[in-house]
Amino acid sequence: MAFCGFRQIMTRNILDESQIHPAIRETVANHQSDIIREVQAAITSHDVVVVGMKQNPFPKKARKALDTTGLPYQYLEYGSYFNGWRRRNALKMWTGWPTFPMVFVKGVLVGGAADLARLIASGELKRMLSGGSASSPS
Ligand SMILES: N[C@@H](CCC(=O)N[C@@H](CS)C(=O)NCC(=O)O)C(=O)O
Repeated sequence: MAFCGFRQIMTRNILDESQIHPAIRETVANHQSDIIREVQAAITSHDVVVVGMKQNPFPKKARKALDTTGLPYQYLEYGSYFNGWRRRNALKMWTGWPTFPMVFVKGVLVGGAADLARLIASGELKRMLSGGSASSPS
């Protein structure tokens, strides 16, 4: 967010470690950490990663949009509306993004299907992939 020429960094609210009782810190730290590590590994080794789930039409939209660009991407799928919500919830807590898909470009969370469509339409996706940095809203 720009204000009088200064860029303000927005941070999201995360409960401070000091406000978590020591007895439960390990539980909090390790909660579903395998799924998070899996996504971290994917976004490190692939330029474009779509994290989705079965039945949900939005991951399908994201994949279709990417298919039209011809750009390669990695797709990870976790469960469906009938299962896997606890694991997916860990991804939501990690990213702060509330829905699926979660789309990552060069390790950066760009949002969901609608956000991806905007990046494709504006040409920013290709710019990001060719080394340009992600633009911020002014
Ligand atoms: N604006 C988002 C919409 C995505 C969305 O609403 N996803 C819902 C579809 S029902 C979802 O992920 N629901 C399952 C959940 O929240 O775990 C996008 O374009 O990706």
